[in-house]
Formats: sequence, C-alpha cells, structure tokens
Amino acid sequence: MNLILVSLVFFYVAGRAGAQSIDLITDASQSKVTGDGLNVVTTGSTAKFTIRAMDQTNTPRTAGGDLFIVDVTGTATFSPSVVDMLDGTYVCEYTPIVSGSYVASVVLAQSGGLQGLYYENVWFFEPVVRQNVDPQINFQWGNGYITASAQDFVSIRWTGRIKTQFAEVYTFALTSDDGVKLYVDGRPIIDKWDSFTNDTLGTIALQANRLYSIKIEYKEVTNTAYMQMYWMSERTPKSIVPSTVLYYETNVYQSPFEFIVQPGSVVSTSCVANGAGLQVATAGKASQFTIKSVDQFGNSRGVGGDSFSVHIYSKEPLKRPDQGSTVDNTDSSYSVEYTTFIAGEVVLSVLQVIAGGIAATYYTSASMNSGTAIAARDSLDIKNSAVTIDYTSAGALVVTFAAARSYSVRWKGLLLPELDQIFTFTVGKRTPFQWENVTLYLDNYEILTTGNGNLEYTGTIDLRKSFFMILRLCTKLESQYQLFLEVPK
Ligand SMILES: [Ca+2]
Ligand SMILES: [Ca+2]
Repeated sequence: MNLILVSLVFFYVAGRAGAQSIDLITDASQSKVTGDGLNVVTTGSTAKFTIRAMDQTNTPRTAGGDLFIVDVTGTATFSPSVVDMLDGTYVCEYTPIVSGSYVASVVLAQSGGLQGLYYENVWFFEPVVRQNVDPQINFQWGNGYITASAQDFVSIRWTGRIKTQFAEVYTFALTSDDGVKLYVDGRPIIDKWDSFTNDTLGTIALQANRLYSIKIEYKEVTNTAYMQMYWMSERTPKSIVPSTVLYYETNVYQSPFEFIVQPGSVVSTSCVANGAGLQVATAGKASQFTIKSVDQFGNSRGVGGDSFSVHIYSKEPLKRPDQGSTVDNTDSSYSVEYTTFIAGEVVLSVLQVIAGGIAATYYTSASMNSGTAIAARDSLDIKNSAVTIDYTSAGALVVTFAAARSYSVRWKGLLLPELDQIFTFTVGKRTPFQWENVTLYLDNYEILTTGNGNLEYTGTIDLRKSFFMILRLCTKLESQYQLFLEVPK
C-alpha cells in the first residue's frame, strides 16, 4: 500500500511541474490584423489597422513589448511605423500618396538569430529540407553534413533583421567556402558567389538603434564547407555578429496582405491638358486637346465620370466666349474639341465642374482685394444653404449675415441653363436688410450692378442650354444684410 501511495504523489508533482513550465509568449501565427487599413485605402487619406497580439493558446496578450514590423512594397515602397499601445495591441497608420497594387508584410520580429532555409542544391530550388533559427552565422562544417543527408551541393538563405547600436559605418566581414552574398537594408554589400572568400569586407553607413533587413545567401559545392559573419565599427570590436542583435521574422495570421490603393478624388489644380489645340487654332476650324484627370498627388484617376468645362475668351470684353465640347473616354482622359471664330490672342480656360454650389471667398474688408480672405463661413453666421443655387426648384441664392460687419464677398461658379432663351436675373433686398454695390457677371458680361438702396435690379442674357456659364457675384457688406439672387427657371 505504501508503494502505491508514493507513486500517486510522484505523478501529481510531475503534473504540476509540467503545467507551470508552459511559457506563454506572443505567437505571430495567432496574432491578427483588424481594421480596413490594408483593405479600403485611398491616396491622401489616413489608413489604419490594428495588430492584436495573441499567445500560443489563442488568448489575447495584455501587455506590450513585442516588435511588429510592417513593410509595404509595390508601386511604391514604404515602412509605416507601428505604435505599441502597451495593452497587447499595436496600431499602424499611414497615408499613401501613390495609387496602385501593393503587398504588405506584417511580421513579428524576435531576437535570437536569423531564419535559415536549407536546400539540397546550389540554386535555392524547393523543397526546403531544413528550416531553423540560427543564433549566429558561425559554421565550420568541414567535410561533414550540412543538412541531414548532404555534405555537398547545398544552399542556405538566412533572412531577418540586424539591430545597430551606433550611427556609424559598419564593416561586415565574411569567411566562406564556397560562395556567398550579403545584403543589408536591401543593398548588396558583398558578392563572392562564384568563389570562396577569406575575410571579404563590405561597408555600409547605418543609423543608431535601428533594425535593418539582412539577407545572406550561401552555397557549398564540394569538399570543405564553412561560413562565418563578423562585424565591426568604430565602437564595435570585430566579433562574430552576436545573436542578441539578430532578429528573425514570423508572419502574423494571413500576412502578407495584397491590397489596392485607390486614387483620391479629382483635384483640378493637379490635372493637366495637352495637345495642339492649346497652342494655335484657326478661326472656324475645330481644334483638339486632351485633359488628364488626376488626384492631388498626380495619380491617374483610372476611371471617367469627372466633369470639365472649356471656355475660350477674346480679350475684347463684350464678346461672348466660345465653348468646347468634352468627351469622357472613361479612362480618366477627356477629349476636348472646340471651334472659335475669334482671331487674335485668346484665353482658354479649363474648369472642373463640381455640382452642388458655388465657391465663396469672404474678405475682412469692404474692398474685396485687401484684408484677409476667410474660408470659415460659419464664423460669419452664414447659413450653409446660402451658397447653393438650386436651379430647378427654389431658384434663389440667399445669403444672410446676422450682425453688422464690414466685409466683402466674391462668389464664383458655373451655371448650367436648361433652355435656350433670354434669362433675367434679379438682385434685391428682403426687409429689413440692406445690400450695397452688388455686381453680377455671367460669361464675363456685367449683367447688373447696383448702388445701395431698396430697389430690385435686373439684368438679362441670352443663354444656351447644356453650356456652363461662368457666374461671378461680388458685393460689399457694411450693415446687417441679406442678399438674394433670383435664378430664373
Ligand atoms: Ca562539402
Ligand atoms: Ca567547399
């Protein structure tokens, strides 16, 4: 009976010891990326995603300290920084500026060596026969086995990161039999692929306290085999590169991620026009040019759907501008054709058309060309609806200022008539408000100008449907104020 009792106690203790020895660490393959920052991405917009660190039992980690690295390659290459939130999550934010196709690798870097992939041929041909984190690159195989079954005709690729301590020129020294190549930070540092080397040096200037990518390719052909990597710098004595500065990388769940960066919305000041029709035209004959639609960074929009309006002015003020017709080629290019009957020097303007209102600039003086131009309309107590021309229904542009101030305003925009006819525009006041010195221009014609008083002013112009008219409305404001512009139906 005593013997049995002793045995039970022994197994009980062994079981406890086993449970306590489980070391919970972050497991990259269980760690996941959440958020759409590698999914729905647009140039100029902040893309964001979170890495959720998990341990081997698929339980969330609750403290920080892990080293996650994000590298993006594709149409452009960049490495957004990752912020440790200290709660087991890591946040990555970036703002792409080049549209295109990308691949993002999201890896956990762990110190202690480089990842080595071993092949039983000298060309890195699959399969990988051995995969191992090698603490150092310091091998003396001699004529012995390099893999389980090969002494000769072997290749090995080590990859990972190397951490610097100083901002210095680092010298790497390789001793190998047979060939070797070394890359640091993506740059070739040593290439002795077709010979063996004894203390071949390569140098690179590196920043302090940074993790640089490192790749070593090695092959053994026949006979003796060895491979050693040393480094040194002004403050780093020559030594085999220690395992404490070598990091191996493991992909998080589903890494690498393929994604598309979409171009942003069209920005007219970045768009370009090209073609013979921008240099010279013959009166009465059609001329052509092409508009290319891009976002704020010059990325081609890729699709059609933008709208442009082309106007050709004479320098004579009372001549109506001619207009071009624009064809959407649906590939972000737009073909323009125009015929002008104006001889002499002309001005050709290409305007991007955005529906829904006209742009306003407010000045802090009554003179419209001095003082500070203000964009913040709300600070002037103007209702948001004030700068919308609803042509088909309400038919009025109404601007209200709540308090007496000294300001001036210029509105500029485009108006799209729906009929061929003579239109009458009216500017007037609404009791008890005042207005002063309002001028309305359409297509460079001065349609009406007012003094200050209580009258309504009207002006007429013959407009053609489906051609955008350039509208400018200027006024100065020196008292409590409401202005309306009647836009005829
Ligand atoms: Ca050998
Ligand atoms: Ca050899």
